[in-house]
Amino acid sequence: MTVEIAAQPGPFAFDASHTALIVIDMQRDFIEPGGFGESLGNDVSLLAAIVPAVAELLALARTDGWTIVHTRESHAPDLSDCPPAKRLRGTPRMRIGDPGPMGRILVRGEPGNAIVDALAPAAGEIVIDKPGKGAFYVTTLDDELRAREITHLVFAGVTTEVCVQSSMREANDRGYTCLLVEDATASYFPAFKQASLEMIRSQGGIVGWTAPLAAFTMER
Ligand code: TIU
Repeated sequence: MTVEIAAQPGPFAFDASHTALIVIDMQRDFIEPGGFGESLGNDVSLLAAIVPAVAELLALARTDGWTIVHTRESHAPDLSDCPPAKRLRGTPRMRIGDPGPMGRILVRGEPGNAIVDALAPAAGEIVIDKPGKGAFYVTTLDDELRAREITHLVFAGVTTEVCVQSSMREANDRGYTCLLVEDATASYFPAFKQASLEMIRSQGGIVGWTAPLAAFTMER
């Protein structure tokens, strides 16, 4: 059954059986002190604020039978999938692979690399480990979605202008119809979040649509 919600730049119509929720990188490494986000010099408290909204969106998607995907930005323990150009970037206090209070920074399987407890993946949900900012780069995500005949993607997660926007642009180029939930995404830089939302929906939805979480809950 197709439903239509109020969105920008116009109504967004989707069918639950062909829709996936893509929750980007809601990991302790970005949201809690002592992880990758803080190592880059960021105030991580800005990101924790969206956990309740993402939890509500997840609950709604589970109830309505959408496909659910969680991503984690992560690297192999030997860092073979972390190019020096990424590891050596900037002036972080700790680099990817260094030991931190939540284990090695941004390394697969470490405590800090896990998705926060409140948003833990449920059995049967897809979890994608990605070494890049975009969720499609050297991952099986496109194959997983096409196998399920998914055509529409609803995005949430962090950070808006980095991994969320990269993933949404990759998805748009692959032919998916995409929407970003405005209050279920956050940035360390509020102005960057706002600019990203405007960029995405500009020019008639050049990358996709945006809508508040309430647009989904009002529809029910
Ligand atoms: N630094 C920053 O804003 N983000 C990232 O490095 N990764 C994600 O956005 N997940």
